[in-house]
Amino acid sequence: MLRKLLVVALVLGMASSVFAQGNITAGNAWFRFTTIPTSSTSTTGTSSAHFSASASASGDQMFGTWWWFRLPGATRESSFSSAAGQGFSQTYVGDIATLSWTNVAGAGLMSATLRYDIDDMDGAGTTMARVTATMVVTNLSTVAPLAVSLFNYADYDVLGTASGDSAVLLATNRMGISEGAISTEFFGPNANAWEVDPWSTTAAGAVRVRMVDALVDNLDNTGLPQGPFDFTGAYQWNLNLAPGGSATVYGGLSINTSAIPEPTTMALLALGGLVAIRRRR
Ligand SMILES: [Ca+2]
Ligand SMILES: [Ca+2]
Ligand SMILES: [Ca+2]
Repeated sequence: MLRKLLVVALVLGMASSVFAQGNITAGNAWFRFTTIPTSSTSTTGTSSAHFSASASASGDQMFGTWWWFRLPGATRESSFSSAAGQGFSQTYVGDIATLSWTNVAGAGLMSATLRYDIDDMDGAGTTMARVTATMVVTNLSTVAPLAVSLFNYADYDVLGTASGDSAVLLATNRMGISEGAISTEFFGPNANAWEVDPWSTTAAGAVRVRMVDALVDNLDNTGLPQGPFDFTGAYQWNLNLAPGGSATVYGGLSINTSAIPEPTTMALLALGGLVAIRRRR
């Protein structure tokens, strides 16, 4: 019941702020961050997004998706956030969202740029859409390496309902989540680990809890296949950044089509990462 009330509140929020920040569109494909976390310990990233192939909240398949990180010596995972003191900025223009942090968590260790690119995969059709997230993190030190873990979390609610979803591992780091005529995907290429659990705010070990609690967690490659249930899942990348170096990771989301970007897109995205490295140096 609490969750239903939250959904109603989000829908009301959309109705009153149709042109607010946070939408990207391409044809009938539509993705929206309703809100992003305002602090590193916020839980709002878990209920932050909507994703539809039919141009609006109608046909919404997603409850939330967001990114967390763990820096050396940290005692928990932290949310990327809009908190002050990080040089944070965000733009949403056409089919591209760009969020950037010149100093993640004000720790003086890492900068980050997160880009979301949406594609309409079926022209006038209203059933297929794809979003590719590209996260580039850069070591701010020119003398010391930096070990950082990144986490990308997704909470699909296929058919717009929390219940009834079934999930399988389609291939390495590529989850399929479906109900009825809708098949979605969550892709985390080159991830070191993944995990799927039923949605929960309290169950120890549930992936949603692992992102936001005050404990260090590493994903354990469990939970697939599973269903019918209320799907939540995440990927983890363990990165070792050279002094002044960058790493790029991708997160793919799709409705009724593959979440794997075209090779040309992947190449362009990789090139974008290289450009970022050159600028940094
Ligand atoms: Ca469902
Ligand atoms: Ca945790
Ligand atoms: Ca779900």
